[in-house]
Amino acid sequence: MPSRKLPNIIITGTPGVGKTTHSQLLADLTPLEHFSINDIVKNKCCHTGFDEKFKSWIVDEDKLLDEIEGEVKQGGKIIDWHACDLFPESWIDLVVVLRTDNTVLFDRLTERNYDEEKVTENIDAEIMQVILEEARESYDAEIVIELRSDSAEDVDSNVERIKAWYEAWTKNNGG
Ligand code: DAT
Repeated sequence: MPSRKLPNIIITGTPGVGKTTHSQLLADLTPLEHFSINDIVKNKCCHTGFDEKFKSWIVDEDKLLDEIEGEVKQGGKIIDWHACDLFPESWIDLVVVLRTDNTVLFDRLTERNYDEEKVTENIDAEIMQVILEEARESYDAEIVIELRSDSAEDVDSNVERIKAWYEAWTKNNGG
């Protein structure tokens, strides 16, 4: 059993599925903290440069893990990132993989002004369920849940469900 008093939850999925939206709402409704890996990579320079083609930072995973280890081990983090296999299993209590219908995701990514190649790359990744597979390979099946994120109603019901899980976890872990 982990020594942390609050659980760590990963909210993951292809860009545009709603990780930030879910994480912020969950942080508003619980004592958990939204832990945006994107912001940490950028602000703490946990990268080896910027990939102009894909308009994203090239993450230095060792530096990132060193940077966040102390804070994550304290517990209570909602880890918001489009990958999940880099975090040690012992740090994590729940992995939420958000999934979105391809046409809905296409519209969201186009609205973000992603170029065609980046949109196609991400839609392909969603179709191939790359991140769901990554989560299933990296963590126990019982801590990985897949949730739909097509509509605003989905966001509300997903966040309620994760909140209920959080309340049960804290009760079972002496909270
Ligand atoms: P991510 O953090 O996974 O990249 P986001 O939370 O920034 O995604 O959401 C991308 C956009 O889509 C943003 O404008 C909010 C919207 N959105 C996300 N999830 C949604 C949902 N389930 N229903 C409707 N809109 C959603």
